[in-house]
Amino acid sequence: MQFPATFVRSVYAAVILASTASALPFSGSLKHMTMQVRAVGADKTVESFHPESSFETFGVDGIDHPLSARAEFSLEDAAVSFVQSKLNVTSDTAAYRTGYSNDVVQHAYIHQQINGVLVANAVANVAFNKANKVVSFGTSFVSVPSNVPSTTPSISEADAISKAEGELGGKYNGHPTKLEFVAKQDGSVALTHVVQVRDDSQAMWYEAFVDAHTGDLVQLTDFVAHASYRVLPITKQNITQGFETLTNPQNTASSPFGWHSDGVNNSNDTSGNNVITYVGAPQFTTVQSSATLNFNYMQDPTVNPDALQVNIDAARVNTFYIVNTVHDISYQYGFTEAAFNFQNNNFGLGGAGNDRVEVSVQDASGKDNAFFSTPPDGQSGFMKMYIFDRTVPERDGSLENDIVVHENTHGITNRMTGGGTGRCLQTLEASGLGEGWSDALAEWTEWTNATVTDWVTGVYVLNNPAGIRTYPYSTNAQTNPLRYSSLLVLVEAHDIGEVWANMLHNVYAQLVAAHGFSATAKTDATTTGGNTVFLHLFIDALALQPCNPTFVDARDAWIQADANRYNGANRCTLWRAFASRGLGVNAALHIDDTTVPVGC
Ligand SMILES: *[C@@H]1O[C@H](CO)[C@@H](O)[C@H](O)[C@H]1NC(C)=O
Ligand SMILES: *[C@@H]1O[C@H](CO)[C@@H](O)[C@H](O)[C@H]1NC(C)=O
Ligand SMILES: *[C@@H]1O[C@H](CO)[C@@H](O)[C@H](O)[C@H]1NC(C)=O
Ligand SMILES: *[C@@H]1O[C@H](CO)[C@@H](O)[C@H](O)[C@H]1NC(C)=O
Ligand SMILES: *[C@@H]1O[C@H](CO)[C@@H](O)[C@H](O)[C@H]1NC(C)=O
Ligand SMILES: [Ca+2]
Ligand SMILES: [Zn+2]
Repeated sequence: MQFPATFVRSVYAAVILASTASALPFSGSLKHMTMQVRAVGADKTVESFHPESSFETFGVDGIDHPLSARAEFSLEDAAVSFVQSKLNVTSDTAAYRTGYSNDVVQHAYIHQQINGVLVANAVANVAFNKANKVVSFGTSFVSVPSNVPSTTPSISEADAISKAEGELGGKYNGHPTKLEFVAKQDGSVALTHVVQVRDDSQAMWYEAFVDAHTGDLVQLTDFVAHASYRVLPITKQNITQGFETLTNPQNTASSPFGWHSDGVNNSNDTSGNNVITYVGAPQFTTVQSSATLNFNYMQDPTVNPDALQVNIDAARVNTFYIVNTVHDISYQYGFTEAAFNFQNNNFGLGGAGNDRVEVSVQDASGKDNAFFSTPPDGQSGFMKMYIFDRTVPERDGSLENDIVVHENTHGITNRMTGGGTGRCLQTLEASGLGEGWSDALAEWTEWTNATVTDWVTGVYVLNNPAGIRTYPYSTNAQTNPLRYSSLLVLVEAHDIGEVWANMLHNVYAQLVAAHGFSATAKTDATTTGGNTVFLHLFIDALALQPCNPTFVDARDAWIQADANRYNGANRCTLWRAFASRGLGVNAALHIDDTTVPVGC
């Protein structure tokens, strides 16, 4: 769509005003980075505020923290003291929440606290390399207002629950409520009851922050990543590309007891330690077709997906296979128990368990879509897969692998950004990045060799070669003209996601051009192909970037991830790829820049 030049100019003007005066209310681009407006009910909206995150990275060597001279390194002490010194706050203001180490980095996630109560949307994250030097620092801490409300609520938990249910039109799910502060856009803080409200029939799962003194609904976390598929007329039908019978696809380096055991209990159906797939309710899984653990159901494409038992089984078996495979791949690259992944039994390796992914296939609540909800670590991720009714016979989203991977990836990005809370991809820009990562990982899983062609998602379900996005992902800027500055006019998460996914497509192409392709990258993260490098940086960067990252933060996190893991070997390759789409060194506030660092 073409926008008149005057529109673009007025957005520029708003940006300049907002950035020089940091004037409120925000408008134009800054709003992407800090606000999310959600319609709830018929005629009400809730504006949620996410204080702007700042993000600094410190290269291959990193920098000291105040306790560097100590002989013993404590992640918690070092991280808290670093935050205190950077932000000039006392230790009771910066509270360690969680942390973990992987093979190259130690991550710490910190909450701001006021009078002993944590501030839900004011967080920080510090990463240390193995030499215990600080390599990155993200923060959305806020200044403490002069008048902080009493930490004793004046309205009850029960009243807050009924307020949240009434405003949102769902039911409290029984998850224990908490008292937390919320930093508001006007600089004040509100003491809130934090209440989870859920209604699966509407694909709704919110964390509602109800002011414990006024009863107002002041903030929402939306755990659901909404996928929306553009509907295009269908002129042809295509039969699915052909099933294969795979023997032992599980990677026991990721799932030590296989896909049907948690080490104690064994199953013979589409349930296991990482995922359960079912139709209607969790007891309706697919049971093995023959002992032992054969799931051999011949899908019949000539009838609707739900018209034959064998087609229902094929959907449950395929999603079980895909979600387990994504678990096993992402595990090798760092989405582990300690990094807040989805498993029932964590085998004592950290993180919170009892949160395998639940997949409702052929979900009866809708058509032509799919959803993934990511509550915090310790509560199951929830995926809903729908049937698409744009063809005759209808087609099953569960059989288009890139849609399943896309949804599953929402769980990875929402868990790894900000340390497992599910709260850190909530701004419009950050949720757009979320959509982009989901397409990019779906794309990654489909490559089989070093040839990088244009890539399209959603072809099968719509039976349309153009798929469900605006442009193919492409290294050709004529084929896909999206650039960083496209965010000046894009206002929907999937549209913004296309910009990021296309940048990552270009990053991928350049890394594969530089390092070739490793055919075993899906099971072996120690391989050296460009596809391996790409997925390492993809996963590593998620944990480094700040809460509610911008495109600029997300890019910086990739560059720092490369410094941490590869000593910066790919720094110029990454800069060139990002800069080629406007996200160069001086890119800011959605204004393109194609500069790369000196020497690149
Ligand atoms: C740090 O905070 C203290 C107390 O709020 C203040 O007196 C001091 O000036 C601050 N220092 C800096 C460098 O901002
Ligand atoms: C096995 O099943 C029991 C009973 O349902 C359950 O309490 C337990 O968590 C399961 N898994 C493990 C690893 O013990
Ligand atoms: C699957 O396991 C259940 C419980 O152990 C058992 O009752 C059932 O017969 C098994 N089904 C098949 C098809 O093997
Ligand atoms: C390489 O992968 C593409 C799809 O990305 C496929 O069309 C082509 O046949 C593959 N080439 C070889 C030699 O396997
Ligand atoms: C359908 O199949 C035909 C022949 O295999 C192919 O040329 C066409 O691109 C396919 N269309 C879609 C939408 O997959
Ligand atoms: Ca977990
Ligand atoms: Zn999505």
